[in-house]
Amino acid sequence: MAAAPAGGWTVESVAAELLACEDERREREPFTDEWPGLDLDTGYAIQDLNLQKRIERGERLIGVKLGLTSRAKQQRMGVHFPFVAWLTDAMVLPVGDPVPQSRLIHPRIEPEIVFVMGERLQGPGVTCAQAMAAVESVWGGAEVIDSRYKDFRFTAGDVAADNASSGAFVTGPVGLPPADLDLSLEAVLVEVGGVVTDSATGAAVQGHPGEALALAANDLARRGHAVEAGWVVLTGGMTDAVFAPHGSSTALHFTNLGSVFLSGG
Ligand code: 0L1
Ligand code: MG
Repeated sequence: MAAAPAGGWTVESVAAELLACEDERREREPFTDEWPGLDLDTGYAIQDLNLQKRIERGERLIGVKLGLTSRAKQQRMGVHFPFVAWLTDAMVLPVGDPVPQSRLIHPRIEPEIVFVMGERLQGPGVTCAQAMAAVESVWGGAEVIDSRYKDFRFTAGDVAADNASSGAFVTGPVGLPPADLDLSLEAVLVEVGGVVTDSATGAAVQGHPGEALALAANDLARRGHAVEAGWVVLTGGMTDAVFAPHGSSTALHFTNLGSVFLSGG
């Protein structure tokens, strides 16, 4: 972890500023402009502190999300390795609700393969096969990301601190046992305003979304946690995210996992 905070920032003050930005719908420049030593582990310490604050204010921890597990996302955001962040019940978007514009700054939508865990998964050393054996069901989903940083400009430390641009997420209409699917081949079409703008298969996510789940278990083990039974796991955007302003309409069509429709409100 970075030893000497600069620019007057500390783990505590960055955490407080990020939650304030979220609550006030206020964007800001990345902290690493002033504190270049804010690395990934420092970002995780900030993320963990804010999870504690979220729980203290009544939110319930319900799972984890992975960030930047696909090449499309890594290239767009300029951060070239994956990381893990927290999901709470406050981030669940009821099916049919529009993008929650009133609490987000500049939402974007991305398609994800989502797991619901049947068993606890404790790293280190978890393989893709072991990870998939712990999954109860697989869903298509949409994550509505929202960065507290202006223009989504950040480094790995900044974005880890910002809980990997968490905003909201919704799951699709079909949940299947993992054995019923070849997740590398499960495809998604991204349709914006009636026009197909992007596509990918599950292989875009670390070769197989189960690899992303294994990565989450192994990364969390380093931080003293496991992926718990019953948790939801968002395995990371399969394609680049699309803007979701007022008046937009986005549909994500999965081969076997149904379609997710999101109005921009
Ligand atoms: O803002 C971002 O794109 C960082 C979070 C990435 C989320 C994802 O890759 O699913
Ligand atoms: Mg995502």
